[in-house]
Amino acid sequence: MVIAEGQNQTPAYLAINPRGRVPTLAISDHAAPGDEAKEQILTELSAILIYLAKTYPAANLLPQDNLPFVRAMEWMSWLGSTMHTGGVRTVLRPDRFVSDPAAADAVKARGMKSVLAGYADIESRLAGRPWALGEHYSVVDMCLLVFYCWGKRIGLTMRQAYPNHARIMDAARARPAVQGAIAHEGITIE
Ligand SMILES: N[C@@H](CCC(=O)N[C@@H](CS)C(=O)NCC(=O)O)C(=O)O
Repeated sequence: MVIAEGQNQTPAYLAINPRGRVPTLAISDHAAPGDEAKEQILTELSAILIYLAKTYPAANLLPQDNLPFVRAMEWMSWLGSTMHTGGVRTVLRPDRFVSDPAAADAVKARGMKSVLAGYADIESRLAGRPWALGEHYSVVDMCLLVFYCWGKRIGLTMRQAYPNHARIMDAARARPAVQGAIAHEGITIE
């Protein structure tokens, strides 16, 4: 899926996800207990990651216990709202916030302030932790890998400025499944 080429706005993709956003996951599941399994479309990154973690519990991608699980939700909610929609997206897509092109630079500049505060917040929360939630890799670390890439895309010197974030990104990308996803997408992460 290449968003820059408008592949998320093709009639074929909009027929799958009318919101025209990425990611989208087609699942074969039961609408209700006892129903026959049928294909459904799932959107929203957090929902997709929770679905995958709960569908494949042996992978241990989300904690089961109450408070650790809620901590994971706290991370993902903040990353998806404050950091993505209210942060990185204002810098990458200011045209989605103001229709006047002359105002776009002001949106970007203010957005960048929030983004820098957000990356500093992430950095301090990762200090002294092998992974975002503690001892175990989780879907939160997957999200942090994406935010590392976005930080680089908006011109931040991620490795130098945010060493804890870089350490967790390095550990995440060393995992075979992550390597497979990176190779599949043809992404380079430095
Ligand atoms: N809240 C959604 C946001 C999805 C989203 O905006 N994805 C971006 C890519 S990171 C996108 O589809 N952009 C295309 C566009 O805005 O046209 C989620 O968490 O999945």
